[in-house]
Amino acid sequence: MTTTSLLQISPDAVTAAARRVMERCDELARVTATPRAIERVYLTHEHATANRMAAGWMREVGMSSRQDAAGNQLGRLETTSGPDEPALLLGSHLDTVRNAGRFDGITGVLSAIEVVRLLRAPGGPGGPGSDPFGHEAWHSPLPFALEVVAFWDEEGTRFGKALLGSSAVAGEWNEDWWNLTDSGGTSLRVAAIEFGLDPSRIGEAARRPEELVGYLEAHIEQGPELHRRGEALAVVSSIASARRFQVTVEGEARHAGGTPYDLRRDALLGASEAALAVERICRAEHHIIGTVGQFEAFPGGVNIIPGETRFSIDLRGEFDGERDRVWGELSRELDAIMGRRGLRWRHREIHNAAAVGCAPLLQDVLREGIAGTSGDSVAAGGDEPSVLFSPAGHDAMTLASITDVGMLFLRNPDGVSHHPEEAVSVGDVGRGIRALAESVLQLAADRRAA
Ligand code: HGY
Ligand code: MN
Ligand code: MN
Repeated sequence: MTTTSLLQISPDAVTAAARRVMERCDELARVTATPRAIERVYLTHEHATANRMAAGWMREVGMSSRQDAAGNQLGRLETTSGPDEPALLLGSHLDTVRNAGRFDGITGVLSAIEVVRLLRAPGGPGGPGSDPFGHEAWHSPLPFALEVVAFWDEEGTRFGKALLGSSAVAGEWNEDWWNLTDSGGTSLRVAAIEFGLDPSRIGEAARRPEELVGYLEAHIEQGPELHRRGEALAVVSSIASARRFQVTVEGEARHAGGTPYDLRRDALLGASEAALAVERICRAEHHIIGTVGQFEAFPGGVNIIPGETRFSIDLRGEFDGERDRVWGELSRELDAIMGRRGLRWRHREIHNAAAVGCAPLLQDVLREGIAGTSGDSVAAGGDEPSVLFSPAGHDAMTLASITDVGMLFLRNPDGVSHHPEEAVSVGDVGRGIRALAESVLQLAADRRAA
């Protein structure tokens, strides 16, 4: 693996960039709807605050910044080739799950901003004496414009449907989504209007393929693989296909004391057998992962047999066909369980994203980018960086419908994510920033040579 670094920049500048990312992850962690936990969801006060902060950080490195019709925040740096050139998009998401960690998504947005800073720094491709961030008019010498995007609602925390912001950018907005409601009954349409967006203009967020050179996303790995391998960075090969369902089980609410077992139609027990079946059936597969994350029993009285239970199923796979086959098996098993118990069940699919392969060209560019970190990102004695499948979903899945996508994973010790203990080291953030900057320069060199 070549170790030529294209980015002639001091290690101190990279260390300073990594430290800035960690500090700003802490700053953003304080932008939350719940004082003792991190919760920053779509079309809220926290969304608006985080966008203002991101816009300031984008402008600080000389980008113009705008909020698009879906509430995503974008920064842009023109190229010397002139305005309106196709752009390489770097970024990730700023929204979170409930009781979140501080790095999922956020690390990728902030690292992208630092990449722009490094590319503009003296010694970056702007050459000696390049603009020291003083002048808005400074244009990148790269053969494409650079954009940083902070997507919103990658997680689907508020309305259940994930990847809303990136779906709008990919031109895949579904008008039915406006009727989705949050736990308080507020529709996506009302929330958007209250946030200051105009639902009738959502189409203006869409980007055309010819506007883009590609999309690169750095993201913490949400599993323990890099930690186990002793490596800091990995290239992502493909991103899991995911389907999410809301399941309702109907039985009969009756007196907890006076109702003998042979007369019971207990919706909670039926749903509980179903949840165990999700685990049992998925564990028997190799590339399928099923999770029941939400589970509610109604009416919820201590002395009342639950007459209704609602729960979620999050089903993922490396291949759509395998995932769909397992969904068929699960459906048949739920039919059998509910039949035995005299219960009825129904489901509503609230999310369906096909598996996505990362572009081979961008995988190569990221591999070269990791090589440019002078080899301290791969396992000792290793030659090539690892290439990992992502069982976690990402905005890159959506962008793949309009441009080439590539993803870079950063080591996450123990792989804890969607939890306050989520972690990433400042050293690995620095390696990720450097690899991403190297990848941008590698892509530029490839395009110049083409
Ligand atoms: O759920 C996921 O896979 C991602 O973290 N949104
Ligand atoms: Mn997440
Ligand atoms: Mn994420």
